[in-house]
Amino acid sequence: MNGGLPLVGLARRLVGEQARPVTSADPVSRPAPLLTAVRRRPGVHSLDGEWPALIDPYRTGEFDLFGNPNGRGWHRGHRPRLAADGTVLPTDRTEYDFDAAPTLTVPGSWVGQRPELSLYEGSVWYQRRFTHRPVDDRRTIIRFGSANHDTRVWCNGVDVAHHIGGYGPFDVEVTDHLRSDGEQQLIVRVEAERTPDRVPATDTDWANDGGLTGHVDLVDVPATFLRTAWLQLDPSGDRLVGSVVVDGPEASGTSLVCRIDGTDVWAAPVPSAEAGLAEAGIDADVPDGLTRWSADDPVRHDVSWHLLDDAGREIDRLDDRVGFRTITTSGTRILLNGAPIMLRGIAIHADAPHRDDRACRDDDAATLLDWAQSLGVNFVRLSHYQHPEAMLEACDERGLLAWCELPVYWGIDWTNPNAVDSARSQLDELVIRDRNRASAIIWSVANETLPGPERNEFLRDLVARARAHDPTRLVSAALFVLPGSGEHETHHLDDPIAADLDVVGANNYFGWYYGDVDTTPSIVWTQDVERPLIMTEYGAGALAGNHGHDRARWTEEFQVAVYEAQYEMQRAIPFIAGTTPWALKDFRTPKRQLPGIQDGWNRKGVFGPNGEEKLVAEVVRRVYADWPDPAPAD
Ligand code: GCB
Repeated sequence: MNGGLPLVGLARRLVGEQARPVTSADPVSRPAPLLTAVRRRPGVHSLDGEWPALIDPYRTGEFDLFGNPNGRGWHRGHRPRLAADGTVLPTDRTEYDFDAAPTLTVPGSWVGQRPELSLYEGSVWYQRRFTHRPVDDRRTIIRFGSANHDTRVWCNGVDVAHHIGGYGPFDVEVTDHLRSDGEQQLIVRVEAERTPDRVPATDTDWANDGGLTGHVDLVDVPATFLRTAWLQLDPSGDRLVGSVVVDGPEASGTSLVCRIDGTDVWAAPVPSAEAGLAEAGIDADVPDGLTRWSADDPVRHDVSWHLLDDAGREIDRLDDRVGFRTITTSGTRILLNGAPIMLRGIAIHADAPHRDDRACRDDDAATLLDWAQSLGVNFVRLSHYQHPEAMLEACDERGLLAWCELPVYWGIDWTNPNAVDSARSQLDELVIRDRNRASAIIWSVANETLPGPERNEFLRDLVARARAHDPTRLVSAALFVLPGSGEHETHHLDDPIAADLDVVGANNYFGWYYGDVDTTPSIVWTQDVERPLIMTEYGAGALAGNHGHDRARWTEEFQVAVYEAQYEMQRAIPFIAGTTPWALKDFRTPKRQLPGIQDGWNRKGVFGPNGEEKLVAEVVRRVYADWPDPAPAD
């Protein structure tokens, strides 16, 4: 083809025929079920670091002139044509070279790493060479913490995985494709377009951070191994429930033992396997004296799951540190370990402190949570997508409760099969990865979606799926509060999806997008179905350091006035059970372009981009110090 442009190809180009879009035609092959507790496994080796990377806005590495897969594609690596004496032939037409490419840091979004990538949403090709000598009877899995958004993986030139979804983990087995000399090469193509059939779709109010945003690990496991294992208290507090998934040829005939702090709590044979995968449920008595995890005393126990062969020899084991607590509702109350709790929270984007990146480094979680805890919170809304694993680990350690969210956000194409598939697989990733985290108390299936039969069906499917994966937690969604009929004297929650949820979230912008600061305090809230309400958003934009009249927008004083009015209104709502202002800190979003004020940032943070504290932080502190948990008999 390079010898001359065929006329038909030229004609197609002239009439503007596009390369086949990857998202709409290709099947989504998601390796299921997932590998969990990855960083606690003995055979894990990090592949993080500097990866050579080539930018490919025209997808030259993937498609030829006719939109067909490019047989000469970049995944094959750099293979120059050599003369008989070994010298590279000057006529070689290869137009890429990973060995000469600049690098990108993994984990990390590409957006902050090179100026030309700051708003880039196309394809980037990464290469990673590593040494790993395959061993008989062992299997090798590559695990990606997250990659935004459409990712293809080649191992030594073989196409091994295609994953869609920008925030959750996925893994791919490469055992059969490893070179026996131990010199291995991964090529990973990540593409971050916003398309109508994706989740989220084309419009979001946060930066579309393309790239390999999560840790990449090589995991070496036995031929038959434990893929997932979890254990939690069921809502009654009387039973321990969970499951394991065993993967491998010897799965049938194995048995499972589960221990807490070294003492057996459950032992049972693993049911026979289907296609090499067997799932065993756990339903055990609660051992005497098991200390509960709570916000004040976030006690965690050493839990281990042991896979034994028919002679009782251990084939594999998984270890985790697990807190045990119950989370339930009663009427309009949320109960932690049976006692009503007020969720005094803050909404957080995974937007890195101090740099333009996803908050994907482990110390980013610590910085963001330090800022949050300085406000006196006991709860964080991890919006609007799955946050890195380190965030949930840190919440467990600190005794913070967490709302975990799917990016089913604004204008989703409800009947598009790609959107349905993607939402489901992202839900699997959200729930299955963190079922051992005591801090995770709520799975939220959506943010601000308009009611209608197709939306309702889409969300109900996700609610049922979340409950099937995990019957121990609450399910919610953050619902729209749209401007009402003028005076806003009452606000009635009437979204029909509320009846399907355990807890209702409501995003209200009285005092900012609609309504008036002065009339906000007197708005009366009512609801169709009796549910605990979390006020999942409210706020106002303020540029840190911009001071002025308390009715002048974008000043810190106006932001204070909106919060004061909101808290007056919210504290009078009899069914309120939680509150999370929007948002912890200013965050990057190409949507916000008011020059001199926004410049690519949403300014509704309680803190500025680098932790600059705005006046409103003191309001939150004062209000939270004086907003007790409801009385038990309430
Ligand atoms: C919302 C969205 C959130 C936005 C926020 C805003 O309702 O849920 O993603 O960033 O409003 O600042 O407008």
